[in-house]
Amino acid sequence: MTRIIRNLAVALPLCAASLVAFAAPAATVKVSDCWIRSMPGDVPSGGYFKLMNTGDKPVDLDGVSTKAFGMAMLHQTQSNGSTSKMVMLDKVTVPAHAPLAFAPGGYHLMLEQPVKPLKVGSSIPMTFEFSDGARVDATCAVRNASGMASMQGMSGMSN
Ligand SMILES: [Cu+2]
Repeated sequence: MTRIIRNLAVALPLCAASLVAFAAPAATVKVSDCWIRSMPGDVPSGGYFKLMNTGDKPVDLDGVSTKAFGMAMLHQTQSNGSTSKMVMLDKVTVPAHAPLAFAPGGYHLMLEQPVKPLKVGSSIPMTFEFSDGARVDATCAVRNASGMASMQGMSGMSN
């Protein structure tokens, strides 16, 4: 009998914890202007977007999940003078009441192993995972290598 009571005492706090986790908090970080630079062949595609933290505390972007790619990593391009390299990041902190941009030449998503070839003009759903427990869905537009939504406007390519 004492054993059962002890087990209950252990189980109850666990239940409470899972209830809290189930009730996902309202997202304090908004995601906007998400797009993916489609690269030819096996070159990984970059993902770019804007984050806006409307909350009073810093929030980390822990990662992005998507069914369209086998791998989605947080990267940063770092340049010192003439050379630049990419480093992989566990998380990127969005300061309180501040925007943060993922843009070419800086923070980006490195998207590898596309499940099917990317189609310029299509869009890909992604889920952004934050340290406050929020999961934010966003739709990311696939653009061509020069960052445009279609081939129109490229010399010799329109019409
Ligand atoms: Cu990269």
